[in-house]
Amino acid sequence: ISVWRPQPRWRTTGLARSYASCQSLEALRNIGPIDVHPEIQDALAAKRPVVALETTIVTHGMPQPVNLQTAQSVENIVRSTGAIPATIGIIQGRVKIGLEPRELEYLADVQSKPSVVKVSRRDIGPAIALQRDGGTTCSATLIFAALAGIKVFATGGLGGVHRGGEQSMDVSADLHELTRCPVGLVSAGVKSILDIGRTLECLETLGVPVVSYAKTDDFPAFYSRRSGFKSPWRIDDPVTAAHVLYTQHQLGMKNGVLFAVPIPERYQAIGEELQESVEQAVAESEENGVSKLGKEATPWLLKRVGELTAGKSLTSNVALIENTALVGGQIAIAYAQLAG
Ligand code: PSU
Ligand code: MN
Repeated sequence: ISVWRPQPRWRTTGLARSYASCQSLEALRNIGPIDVHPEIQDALAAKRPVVALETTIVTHGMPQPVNLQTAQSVENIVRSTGAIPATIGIIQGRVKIGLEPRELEYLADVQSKPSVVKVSRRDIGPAIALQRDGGTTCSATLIFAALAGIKVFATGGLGGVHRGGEQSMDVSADLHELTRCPVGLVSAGVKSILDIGRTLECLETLGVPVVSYAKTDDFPAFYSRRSGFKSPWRIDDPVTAAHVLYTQHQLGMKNGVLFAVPIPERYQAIGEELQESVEQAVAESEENGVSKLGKEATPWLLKRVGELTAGKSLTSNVALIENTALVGGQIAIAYAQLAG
């Protein structure tokens, strides 16, 4: 059996000059632990549309083999819009902006790699220093997207304030990251395993624009098109969405934007059914103490909802991320036309 080994590093020239917090771009270029895939490199240099994709969903968010199939499908959907997918992850201590098919397969094979890390901002330095493999969460993916100058990032669910977060202080680093990465994050809202109301309050406090990308201003709740909360803004075309990002760029604002895209209508009825299992999973996590385990809480809840719904939640999960990838591609194309 031939064992696949990570490839040598690619060129790393041309990372975003404008990324304010990156003081040592030269150093990063020369010795940084970061490999930009040549296709992404060329696309960014030519200001062609690129969409960042995360890998925690691959390593911790979905079971095998659906995790790999979904990651591949999402890349294909981004390509179908005319944009270029940049799946971001960490392989043996190197940040990869744009994974080769072999690299994606390697990361997705979590069964043979139980030590793969869920990498948020706080984990980046240690994971790299210890040469680990890692799936990047929204927070870490936002950082690397911003570093590379990628303006749009599509995923399923953003992290948020956990239920009871006002006591436990379990608030995802994803929220704060949106204050310092000028990237449009396209997601299906936040999952009802979280406290959606407090998540929206937190985003307001942090000054992160929340835009429902839909015909209504309902803020979506992942499996369901409606959370019972409203978004402060509503847009339903890619050109206007891109204009929001471009405006912030023109004004030198360093924060991102949350575009919340509801799951397609045909999954709404299932979403309402799934809600019961979500509540059960949350109750169990409180009883068995998983809710106090920090970064393990979200993957556990995702897995438990999958078990309780006999895989129905997974079908919805795939559908909603394929949908955000489509919208992400369209916004990236509109942005490239505006900024190009
Ligand atoms: N929600 C999902 N699927 C996921 C995640 C969230 O429905 O895979 C992942 C994302 O990568 C997100 C992370 O950034 O979980 C948030 O984890 P935490 O709550 O520990 O910050
Ligand atoms: Mn947490």
